[in-house]
Amino acid sequence: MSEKLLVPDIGEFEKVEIIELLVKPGDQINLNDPVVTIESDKSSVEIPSTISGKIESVNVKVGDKVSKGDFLLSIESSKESPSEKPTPKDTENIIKQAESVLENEKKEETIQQNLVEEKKQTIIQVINDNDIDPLETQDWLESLSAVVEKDGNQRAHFLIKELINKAYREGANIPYTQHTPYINTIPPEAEVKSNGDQNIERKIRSLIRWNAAAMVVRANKKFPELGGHIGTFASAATLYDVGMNHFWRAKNNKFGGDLVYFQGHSAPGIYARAFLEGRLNERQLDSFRQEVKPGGLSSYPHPWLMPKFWQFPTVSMGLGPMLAIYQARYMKYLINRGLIKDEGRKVWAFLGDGEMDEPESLGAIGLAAREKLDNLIFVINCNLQRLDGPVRGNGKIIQELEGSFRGAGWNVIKVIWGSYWDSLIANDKTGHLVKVMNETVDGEYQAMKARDGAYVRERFFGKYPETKELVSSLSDKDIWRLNRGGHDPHKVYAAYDQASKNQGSPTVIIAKTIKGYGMGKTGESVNTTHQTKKLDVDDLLYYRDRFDVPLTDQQVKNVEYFKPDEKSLEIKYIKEKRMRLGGFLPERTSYSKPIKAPAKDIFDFMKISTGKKEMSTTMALVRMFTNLLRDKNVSPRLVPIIPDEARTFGMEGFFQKIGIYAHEGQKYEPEDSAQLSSYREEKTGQVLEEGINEAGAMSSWIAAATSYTNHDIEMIPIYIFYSMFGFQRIGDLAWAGGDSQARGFLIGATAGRTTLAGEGLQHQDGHSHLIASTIPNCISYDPTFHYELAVIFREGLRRMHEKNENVFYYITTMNENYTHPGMPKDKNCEGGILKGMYKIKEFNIYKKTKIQLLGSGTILREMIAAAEILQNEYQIDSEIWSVTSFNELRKDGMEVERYNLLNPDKNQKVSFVEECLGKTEGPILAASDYMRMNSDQIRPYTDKSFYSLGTDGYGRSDTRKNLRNFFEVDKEHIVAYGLSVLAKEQLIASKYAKEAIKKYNIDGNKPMPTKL
Ligand SMILES: Cc1ncc(C[n+]2csc(CCOP(=O)(O)OP(=O)(O)O)c2C)c(N)n1
Ligand SMILES: [Mg+2]
Repeated sequence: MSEKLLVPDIGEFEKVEIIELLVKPGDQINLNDPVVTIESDKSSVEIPSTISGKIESVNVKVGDKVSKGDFLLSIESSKESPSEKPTPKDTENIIKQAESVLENEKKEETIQQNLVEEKKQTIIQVINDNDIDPLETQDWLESLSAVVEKDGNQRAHFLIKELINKAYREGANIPYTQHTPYINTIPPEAEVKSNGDQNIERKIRSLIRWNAAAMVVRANKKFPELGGHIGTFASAATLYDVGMNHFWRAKNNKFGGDLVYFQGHSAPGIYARAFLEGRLNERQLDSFRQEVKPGGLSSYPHPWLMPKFWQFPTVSMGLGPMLAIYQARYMKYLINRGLIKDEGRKVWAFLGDGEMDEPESLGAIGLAAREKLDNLIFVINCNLQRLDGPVRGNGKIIQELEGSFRGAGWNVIKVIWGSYWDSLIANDKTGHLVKVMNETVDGEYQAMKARDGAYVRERFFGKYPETKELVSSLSDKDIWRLNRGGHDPHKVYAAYDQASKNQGSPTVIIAKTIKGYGMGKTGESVNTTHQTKKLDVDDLLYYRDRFDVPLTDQQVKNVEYFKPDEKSLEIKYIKEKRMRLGGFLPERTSYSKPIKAPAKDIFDFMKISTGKKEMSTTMALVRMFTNLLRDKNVSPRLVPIIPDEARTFGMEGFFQKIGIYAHEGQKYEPEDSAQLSSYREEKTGQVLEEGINEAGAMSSWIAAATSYTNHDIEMIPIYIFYSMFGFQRIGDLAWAGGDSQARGFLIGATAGRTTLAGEGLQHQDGHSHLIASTIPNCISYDPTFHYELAVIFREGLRRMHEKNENVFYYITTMNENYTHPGMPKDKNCEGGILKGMYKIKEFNIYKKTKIQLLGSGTILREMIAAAEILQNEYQIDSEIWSVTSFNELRKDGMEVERYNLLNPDKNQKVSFVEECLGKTEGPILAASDYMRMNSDQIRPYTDKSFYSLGTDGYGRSDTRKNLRNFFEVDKEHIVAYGLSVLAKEQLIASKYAKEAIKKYNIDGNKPMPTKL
């Protein structure tokens, strides 16, 4: 049967141009195969076939303009026509769900009616303060205990929930609380026990503690300026040790490995363990924080400095939590897309309680719950202190965090009290102990641990006769020994065990510890602990005794490390435990295979002129992506990341073509389902649509850009964003991305201070390239024409993903439409584009006076237009250079200059800037749509007179023309400035400049735009 394929619903667009025919008569095609590509003034999109079969005839050609319903081609169909297709399964489900909702609504109506009648009889009273009927309370509590005993926690939970629901529906103002009592979530009887040898584990832990502290003390004895932290790891040692001995599985040839984000300044402890494991030696420990010489141990986790050790940079507080969440989400993305196996790998993140003050720390927890990231475990080390003092002196950080995480839908496990408390809590028949626990604020808890047992007896247990009595048989020493949960390996083990088994939600373990645990009077739980990096001899002796480290007094005085013999039980144990868990941690490796860069001709269509057709570089980029998606090697590896701006960038065509990742698929029929670019969410979707969330999008980008090491699969993330909301907004994450050795593309779209015309001061980017230039391994470009973009992008693919260079690309694209010329035939053009500049045009008729004009981005076009005026009206010749990257030119210039200065006796090298401009005539005038500083970067690398124009100052909304006039980067200003420059260089008389200034109504007394 012959079927006609018509142009589908393409939304508001009409008469859009056909830019590609992807089939010809006789071709056999399948359902959904693209047949033509159409392009509006904003975006290009492929039209898929709705039928399988053989193409009979094609009714359109390239250049035709089509609208909805137009006849494209006819197909001899091989299957039933779409009208005979059964209802798709998704639609069926949607109908079923809708029907069941209707039924439920009916049921609820009847319930509501019954309730109204019942309401008069049931009055629920909420008791806020005193218990007016203790017997009744007792009854209820006993009933609850019976339910827990008989039918378990889940049933009890269900009943309580039902009670609350009923009360709520009857209008009772139930005081909802996000908090549970200030005791452990897991009761002692439910604790899963560790099979580890606690004796040996304690010994090992003590040695790690000692060596970590010794490392910091030794470094600071040698060089007091080096710094370091002892107190943080001292509080977290048990939290790390239990994980290392029992939970965290390393990457090896059988398993992908758990991913652990270590708290940045606990690094000394991680090194100390690696020392016992034989991975680091004494000499290396002695080079802690001396990173200049190769082999030094970095102050904090930095993959850039220790690429075989650290996996994740975490020390800029707040980044770790976000990065870990998006890492866990990305892991699920890879699994759902079928790119890696689901091996039950986990992402663990260790965070400080002070760190949780960072808005970023809590900023993405909603996503983790929404996406049911049960592969994610946060461990928050609540030592109640940050740097200056208590985290919440007047409150309780653990309770506060519990509320936030419970509210967000996380599985919360509080580990507050150690085992010594178990019997006290069990004997707390009156509930007064829990009452004191609830009432005591963190400032008091901290103060108590800085004092002694007698103080705790008086201040804590002494609050009520019942609690005083509870500890009457305990000595002050016994009271002092009552430990906190985070220092109790049993409690920590039970929590980790439960967290590892939890399904359907992320878990947070909130553990209470003591900052500077074991450091004695000068370091334990005192406000100055964080800064402590030197311990005097008495402190060291105390520390040794506290943890039974087998060192003599003299060895302690020498602050010697201690490592038992290789054959000792401790070393055997530590190694055996790690071998069982697959190897050592942390360790950074990569076994990913490179991706073959697409054939050189894949972007050839971008090397020819667009003729009369105008387009923006953003649109050219989207065209390029569409082509990339046809490359079998590259296509599955692309990870397009968009923060709610796909339509702005004309990328909505991707929704249908590759789908938006959604872990639950699409449970609804989208409003625009009839349209070609309708919003399609899918479990295997490829696009990460992050919402209005640049930090999250950047975290996703980092996860994908480091996929080659964390998941052993090379991926190509392309994060496209409003350039102003890029580096300026998420600069610290970009820095961490560089440290992580991320490989991928960042695309700053709608770039340029005057090119993005209408949006205004907070949208117009005139400096992102400068911020990008601060990141050493970020390579950035500001191309003007589509062929430049193609050359840069392909080289990026080749360098990063085929040659595995640890660099990342920042490319700006613009939204100004103009025609694009073909690529110059000059054989140096491609090299110049990549190095940062090439000559694009020359005006050389008069051979009297010449000027060198350097332009970047859209301002290059103003330069070309200005050159024409200079030629036609003033008989000035010029050479015009397209500067694709002032940043790259500067890097080269710096390097060459440095070499020459350091090697005065050798052949002096020539910078690329000098290579291009050295032999040219006339002064240089350079401009971009960025601050002058952008072009000024190359000023030192040429001996010629150099002047620059730029967009210094706050942006503002206006037309492009007015903005360019305001910032003085339009062709008129370039002409006037150009003439003035030539006059200053005494190459022409100043009257020409004066005339031009007058002609173009330029006010010489106008204040600098920076002041307006
Ligand atoms: C973004 C950022 N701001 C400030 C710091 C400096 N800093 C390092 S540690 C620290 C205190 C951390 O307290 P907490 O998170 O409670 O960790 P603890 O050492 O108590 O485990 C601060 C402010 C930082 N590293 N990063
Ligand atoms: Mg803290």
